Amino acid sequence: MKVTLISPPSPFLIDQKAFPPLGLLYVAGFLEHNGIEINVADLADKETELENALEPYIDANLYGITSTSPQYPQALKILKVLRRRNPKARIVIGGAYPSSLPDKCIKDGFDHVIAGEGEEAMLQLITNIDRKEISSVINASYIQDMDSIPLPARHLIDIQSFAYDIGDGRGTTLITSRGCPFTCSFCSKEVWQNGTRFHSTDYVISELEHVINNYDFKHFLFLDDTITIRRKRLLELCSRMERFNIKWRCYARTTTTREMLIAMKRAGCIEIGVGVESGSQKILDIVDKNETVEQNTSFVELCKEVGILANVFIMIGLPGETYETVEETRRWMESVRPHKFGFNIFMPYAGTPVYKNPDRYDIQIFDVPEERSWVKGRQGEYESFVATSELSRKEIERLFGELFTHYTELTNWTPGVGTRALAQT
Ligand code: B12
Ligand code: SF4
Repeated sequence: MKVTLISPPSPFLIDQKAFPPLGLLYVAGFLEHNGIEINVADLADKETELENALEPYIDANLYGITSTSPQYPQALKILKVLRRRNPKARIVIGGAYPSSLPDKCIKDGFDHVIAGEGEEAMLQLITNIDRKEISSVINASYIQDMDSIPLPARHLIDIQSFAYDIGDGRGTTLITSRGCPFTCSFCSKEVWQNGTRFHSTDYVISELEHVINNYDFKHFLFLDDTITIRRKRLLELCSRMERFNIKWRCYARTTTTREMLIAMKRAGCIEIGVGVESGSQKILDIVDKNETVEQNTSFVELCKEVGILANVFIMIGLPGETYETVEETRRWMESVRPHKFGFNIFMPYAGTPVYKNPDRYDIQIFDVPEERSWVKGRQGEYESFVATSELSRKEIERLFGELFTHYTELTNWTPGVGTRALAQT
C-alpha cells in the first residue's frame, strides 16, 4: 500500500516555511518504522499550483492530510483535486481542526477522520483498511509509552527549507511532552485533552543529538505547551543540555521559578513565550487562567534579572472585556515592559470551552470563515469575530490597532508569526 501524508499550504502566514509540520512527521515516522511505504507532500507555498504540486503523489492508495482551522479550506481544495485525479484512493484527515469537528469533515467528503493522536490510529486504519466495519470517525487512544514513538521523520521533507530565527541562528522545532493540565477556556485541546505525557530526558537528549548531527541545527524552538510543568525533569533536562551549547526558546507559564529560569539560562534558553493574556485579574479569572496578574509581573521581572527575553502573549476581546480591562492591560504593559509581545484579537476556535458554551460567558461569537480564522498575520488584516456586552467588533478592532502601535513603540518590537522575526528588528 502506498501512503502519502500531506501538509497543506498556509497562505495566511507571512512565512509558510518557518515551522516544519511536526505532527505529520511523527505520524510518518511511526508508519515508516512499521514498514509502511510512505511519502510526505510538503505543500507550503504551493497554494497557486496545488494540482502540479500533487502530481508526483497522484498514485497513492491512501492519503492523510493534516489541518488546523485556517488550513482547512486548503485541505478541502486538496480533497477535490485528489477525488478527481485518483477517485479510488481513501482520504483521511487529522490534526487540530478535524479533532474538534470530525462530523463536519465527514460531511465535507473525507472518508475518515482521526481525532487525537495520529500515530497508532493511522497504522490501525492502514492494517484494517479492507474491512467494511471500519468507522468514519476514529477516536485515537493515547500512546502511553512516549519513548516508544519513533523520532519525527524529518528526512521525508526538505527540513533545511524550514527555518525560524532564534537568537543569531536558524532554528528548528522539537517537542518533549504532549498536553497541558490546565483548562484555559480559549485554548484548543481536542488533540491531547488534559493529561500531560513526557518523553524521558534520554529520548530528548538523543533527539537533540540526532538533529544537531544530521541537520546541523544549533537553535531550537521547543513546542511543548508548557515545558516547565515538572520541575525535577526540567532541571535534569537543562543540566544535560548544557554540553550542546545550543540556543533555544520555549513556552511556559508565569509560575516558572527563579531556580528553573537560572537552569534554563545555563542550558541556552534565550526566550520564553508566556500567555499573560490580560492585565486584568477579572479577565484571568473568567478565562480560567489559574494565574494572577502579580505572578505575570514577577515572571517578567525574574526574566530580566536572569537574562532571558520575556515574550508575553496578550489578547483583546476575551469574554468580559470592557474599556476598563483593556485599560488595565495597557497599564500593565506600560509598567512591566516585557522585552517582546504577541498581541491578538481573541478568536474562539472550535473545541474550546468558550466556543462550546458561549452562553456561559459575556461574549458574542460571529460566523468565522475558516480562512479568516487566524489572528496573527499581516498588518491591517486583523478582524474581530467577537464582541462583549461593552465592546463591539469594530471597537475591539479600533482598540487593537491603537494598542498594537502603542505596544510596538513601548517595546521596540514588532511581532509576526511564522516569520523570520529577527529579520524585522
Ligand atoms: C507550533 C505551532 C504553531 C506554529 C507552526 C504550525 C505548524 N506548521 O505546525 C505556528 C506558530 C506557525 C502556528 C500557527 C498557528 N497556530 Co499553532 N500551534 C503550534 C503548537 C504550539 C504545536 C504544534 C505541534 O507541532 N504539535 C506537536 C504535534 C506532534 O502535534 P499535532 O500537530 O497536533 O499532531 C498530532 C495530531 O494532531 C495528529 N495529526 C496531525 N496531523 C495529522 C494528520 C493525519 C492524517 C493524522 C492521521 C493525524 C494527524 O497526530 C499528530 C501526532 O500525534 C500547537 C499546540 C500544540 N501543543 O499542539 C498550536 C496549535 C496547533 N495552533 C493553533 C492555532 C490556533 C494556530 C494559528 C491559527 C494561530 C493564529 N491564530 O494565527 C496558526 C495556524 C497555523 C497553521 N499553519 O495552520 C491551535 C489550533 C487550533 C485549531 N483549531 O486550529 C493549537 C492547537 C494551539 C491551541 N492549543 O490553541 N502554530
Ligand atoms: S493556554 Fe497554555 S496553559 Fe492554558 S490550557 Fe492552553 S496550553 Fe495549557
